[in-house]
Amino acid sequence: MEHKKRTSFPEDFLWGSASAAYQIEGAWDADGKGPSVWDEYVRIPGTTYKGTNGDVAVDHYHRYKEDVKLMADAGLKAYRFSIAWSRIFPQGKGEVNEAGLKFYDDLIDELLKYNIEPLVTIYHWDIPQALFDEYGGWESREVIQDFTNYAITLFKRYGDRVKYWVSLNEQNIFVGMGYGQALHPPKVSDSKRMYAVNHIANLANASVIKAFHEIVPDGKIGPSFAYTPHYPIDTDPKNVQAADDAEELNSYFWMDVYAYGRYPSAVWKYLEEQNIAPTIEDGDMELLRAGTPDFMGLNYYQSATVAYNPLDGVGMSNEMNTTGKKGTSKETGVPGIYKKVVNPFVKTTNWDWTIDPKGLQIALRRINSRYQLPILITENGLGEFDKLVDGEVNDDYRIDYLSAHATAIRDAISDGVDMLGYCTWSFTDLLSWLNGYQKRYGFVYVDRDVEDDAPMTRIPKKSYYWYKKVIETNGEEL
Ligand code: BGP
Repeated sequence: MEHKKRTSFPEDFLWGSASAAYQIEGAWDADGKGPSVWDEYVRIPGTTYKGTNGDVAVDHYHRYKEDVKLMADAGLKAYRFSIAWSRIFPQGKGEVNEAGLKFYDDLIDELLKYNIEPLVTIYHWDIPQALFDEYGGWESREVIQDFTNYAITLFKRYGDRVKYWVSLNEQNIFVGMGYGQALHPPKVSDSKRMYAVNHIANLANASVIKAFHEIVPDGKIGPSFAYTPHYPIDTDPKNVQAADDAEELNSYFWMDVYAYGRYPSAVWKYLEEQNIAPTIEDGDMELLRAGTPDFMGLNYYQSATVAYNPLDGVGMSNEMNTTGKKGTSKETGVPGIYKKVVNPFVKTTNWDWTIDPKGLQIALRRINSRYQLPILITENGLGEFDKLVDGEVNDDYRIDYLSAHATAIRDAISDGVDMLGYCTWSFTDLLSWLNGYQKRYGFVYVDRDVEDDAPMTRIPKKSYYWYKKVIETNGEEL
């Protein structure tokens, strides 16, 4: 839709930024923290770009006060961060590590000192290695109870001060990359195991949401879903069908479970036909229906365009562009369902991610009409090579990207979508899981690359000052 006059952002709109513990904190074994699966995975040769890891990351663990001060100076209304499960429970369960709890206490208090709303992610991919060693982590139903106990510990400790919570970050990505494409821990490529893990993660998500509503009744919780809206390459009905199928397989298969506690029937039938459907036990569907969210968290980076793909067509690629050499992504698809194709109407980043702000408005509208839930954008941003020249980073391309996406949010608000806030990815530069430190997203440049013994000086980029103005004007000046 186009509007003669755009609606303003709500007065209490949460202008924020986001991060994740493993990508920012460092201090990987400090003060009693146990290893997570990522701490182990990055040590396997060839798994990450130039062997980069989060041992030191951008040293936020020791520099959080400096980082929060920069947030306050930019006028941030909200900051989304994740808690490292193995800082709280080094073994994943059992004895709690008070030093870990205290770190997040201090971080939360520091944010509140400047009136920055803390948005806490309970799980951003770093399951304790001990639980993986003991029962295979997400492959065992035992994880549901351990994850719930961990979350309850957080709700009881921080629920008085933290009112916005994210349960699982990008379940579709950590399950898909971990058990489908073998690009994340535990490096498995097995569809049956992938869907089994996914069902267990759904149950854990619902269990935590259910517990949250009992313990923090005045708070709000939701998952963060990595939603990529799909378009058909043209109006040929078989391509339109391919796009519908891709939506159902890649998106509604997760979001329908979150919002309604049910699996979409066409995908379910497909999984049964392939003999890869997860086992549903007594009480599972009741639990899924009992743990529905207060909002849908949306991580939006790009759209995808698809075409018909016959049964003997192209399959899933387990390779990704992790170097920033444009055009090195491989063809990928699901035989009998869809294949990804180039969209001539959108540009791409150096990592071959499409740049499509209109796709954000489309995503917001689709989620709004299918789920009628408020939406919190929990991530959106541009990963690029930034250059520090004479002490400055002129990242106009990032400003263009974010400005266009914030405009798309305003358009969605004008269309009647209930929006809670916008967290850009990310505030400072940080580790990109598979792409090292050279793929930068922050408003604040961090002076480090592959080597850990870098100065790590924080340098606000041009986009930092742009965002400050956006917040000051509540989005009137984008
Ligand atoms: C999301 C993750 C983030 C972040 C972001 C950028 O999938 O939730 O943790 O990493 O993507 O991705 P990348 O670092 O691969 O460019």
